[in-house]
Amino acid sequence: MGKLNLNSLSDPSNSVVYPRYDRRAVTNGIVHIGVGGFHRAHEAVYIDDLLTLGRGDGWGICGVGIRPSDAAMREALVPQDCLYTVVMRDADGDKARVVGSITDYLFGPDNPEAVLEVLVAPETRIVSLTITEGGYGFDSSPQSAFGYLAEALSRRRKRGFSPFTVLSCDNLQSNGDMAQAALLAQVQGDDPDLKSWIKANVAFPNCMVDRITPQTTAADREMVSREFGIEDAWPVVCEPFRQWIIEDKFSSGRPPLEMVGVQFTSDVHPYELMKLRLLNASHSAMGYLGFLAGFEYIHEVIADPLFFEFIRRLIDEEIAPLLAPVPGIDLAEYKKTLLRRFANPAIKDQVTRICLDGSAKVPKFLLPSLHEAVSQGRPTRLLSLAVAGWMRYLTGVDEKGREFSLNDPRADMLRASARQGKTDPRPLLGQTDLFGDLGQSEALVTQVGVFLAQLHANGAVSTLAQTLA
Ligand code: CS2
Repeated sequence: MGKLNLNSLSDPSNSVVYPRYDRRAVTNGIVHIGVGGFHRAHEAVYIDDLLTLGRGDGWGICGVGIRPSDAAMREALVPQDCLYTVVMRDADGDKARVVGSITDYLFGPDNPEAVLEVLVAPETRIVSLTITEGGYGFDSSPQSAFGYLAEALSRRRKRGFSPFTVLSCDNLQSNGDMAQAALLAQVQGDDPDLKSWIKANVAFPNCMVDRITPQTTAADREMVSREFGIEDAWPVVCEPFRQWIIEDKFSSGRPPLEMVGVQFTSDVHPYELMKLRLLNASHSAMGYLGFLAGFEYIHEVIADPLFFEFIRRLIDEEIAPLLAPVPGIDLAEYKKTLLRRFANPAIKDQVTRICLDGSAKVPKFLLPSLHEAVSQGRPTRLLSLAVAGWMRYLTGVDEKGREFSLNDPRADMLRASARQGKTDPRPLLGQTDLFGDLGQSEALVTQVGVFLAQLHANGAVSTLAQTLA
């Protein structure tokens, strides 16, 4: 097949599934801001399934990049007509498909007006977002995601167009509500009429998204070429599992995603909590302690019996008991599946991927359980050890004494506090915008301090062994 593009689609000699619909005839109804691996392995695949069923037309996706670094995605996608390969991998082997649901890609920094134009177009009925967990803070620049949304909605209102739905697909509890708050903060003051119009007319469904999607590596590109004969500048590798549960409220219609396995519900909250607090929190716990222990991939971490025991007990004894029952979900089964997914050796999910942006992720994934456990007087030992693991990691020095760089927007401040405190967690716990009032609990401060001291003195493996004994 060679280079991927519209003229090279389909090759009977290999096992790849190609779009079976007329890709040139697809029209768009979705604009997606933040086209990375996750979007391309998740929403875009669901839409591709719908197109295959003949039920997706009018719901194609125009991808948008707004960060300077998104130039790389444009350079990869545009020459291949925005087609790309998704390889689902597990111990049973690889399955590849070429996804055609993204039909166009716009790069904001070069031409913000072009992005605004597509956001304002009456055909655009949904704007979905994966702008990372850190993307929902206050950023008043007109070229932030919410800057674009505010300007686009203002123009739509002036032109008498109906609004689009804003669909956040980031891993945040109440991601829709968070998107609404961030957008309203963006228009605050400037335009009270626009603000009330948004409140009254724009839907911000909450949703739970799930599919483990490692970062694409050069080895993945070579594998796609070797195994499937496709020259793809930026393929995606992911696990077979996927899940999407969406609150069913949309401003201007929605695709019939229930036909391709998406679940719609009136209350996503319990599903969000379950996923963030079990999957994402376990990831963070494995990530920092696993890094300290010298592991490169998540499946290696969970294959270590000590780590397996730690994660199993963290979930069973400290996190899951805090969750309310989740409608239609057998929690025991969910937990078993999770541990199996972590153990998938084929996707090679990077520990460094899990460790990045901790200041945006840990407070959303791990700390809410710790807050609840403290206030309910429930056990906190394993949660505290996970947090101490993050704090030890934040010194930016590994267990062999080598410096490494922290990939976090707050790296400098966090490193300084971690080094200042060393075995005293208080300089970090004092950052109340991250830790809330956890530093007020003497018992917790002592517990985290003891783990920190152990981690510094004996390392992650021996601290785990002692704790679990
Ligand atoms: C991970 C998530 O970034 C992280 O720390 O926990 O990216 C995780 O892989 C996804 O949420 C899975 O759906």
